[in-house]
Amino acid sequence: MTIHSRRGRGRTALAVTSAGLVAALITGCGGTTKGSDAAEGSGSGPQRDASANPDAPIKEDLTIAFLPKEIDNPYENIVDEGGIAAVEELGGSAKEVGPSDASASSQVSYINTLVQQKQDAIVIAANDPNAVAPALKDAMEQGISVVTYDSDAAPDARQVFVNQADSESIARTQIEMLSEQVDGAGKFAILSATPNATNQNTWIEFMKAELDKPEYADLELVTVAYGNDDDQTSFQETQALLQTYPDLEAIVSPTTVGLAAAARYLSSSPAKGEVELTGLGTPNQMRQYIEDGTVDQFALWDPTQLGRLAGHAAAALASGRITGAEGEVLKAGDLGEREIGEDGEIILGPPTVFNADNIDDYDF
Ligand code: RAM
Repeated sequence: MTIHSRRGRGRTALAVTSAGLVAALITGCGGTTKGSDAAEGSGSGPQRDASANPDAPIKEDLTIAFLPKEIDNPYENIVDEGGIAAVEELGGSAKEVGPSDASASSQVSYINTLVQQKQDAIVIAANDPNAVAPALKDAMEQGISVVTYDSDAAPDARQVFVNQADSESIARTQIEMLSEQVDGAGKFAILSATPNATNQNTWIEFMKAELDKPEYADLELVTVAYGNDDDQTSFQETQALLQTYPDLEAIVSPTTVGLAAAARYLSSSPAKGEVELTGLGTPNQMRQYIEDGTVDQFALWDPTQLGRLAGHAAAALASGRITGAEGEVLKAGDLGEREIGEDGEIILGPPTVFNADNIDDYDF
């Protein structure tokens, strides 16, 4: 197991083997991050029912921790770098800490440590909506602001969810790309992240609903496989899908880890060009597979902007500018203003489709 902690661009990594040592290190996981343990929290962050003061100054000595699904996920790293930069621009300090696997309970000890450190806000991409909920509720009870981003927790376990795009549009875009690539007919599989991931599961449900539309009557979802947002597992799952379903026309992978691994498998397989692949990916990870013809198109939002929006939301919550109530307006610097929707949801914007024509316009 590897435990990582980052602050700004600085990074320390610690490889450990003994289970006892792992537990001890997780309890003090943030301790490897210079300056973080010295941070004094206010202990009196905003309560969810407190009234907001949109003109309140940003809290002094603000400390915010970003807790991604998994610390070595390149997508999540871009998001967190964006968030850390936004917090630093607001005069605060921020860091990224997190587990080396995206399993359901992997984030709980990190949350507990961040609570002990009295961080002003925790910004988390939840691996499971419920497994992290008790620890997050405990954090809020202790005055720590809680923001979910990318992948939500149970709504009563956080104040705000910063969603990358409307979940339905993320699903619709993927089914549209799939249908274009297989001319509206054929068997396809979904290669997802972990079985408990809130975001992928939401998108999969919306994708299934899309399939009920008459124009998609000839598309058939044969299975949902899980690569656990692990590169090697996703690679092997791709291979297994092709073996199990010899008449498979396409794979849709709504995870950057899965899409890149599936593309790598297909690019050197006889199925290249035979089995279509699309989903959600970063342009920099997918460029070579667009160039070699393995992939025609895929989608994503701007991960830096997602992190920046989450950083602004966390800073605004911790400073009392917002409470997460519907109708409040978040001022998010260069991103402009966002109105908080139902259940504390803030949406970044629509996804972008990348293909050979535009991929070189993007560098993330
Ligand atoms: C992976 C993660 C993340 C998701 C992206 C699209 O990096 O599963 O949660 O938003 O893919």
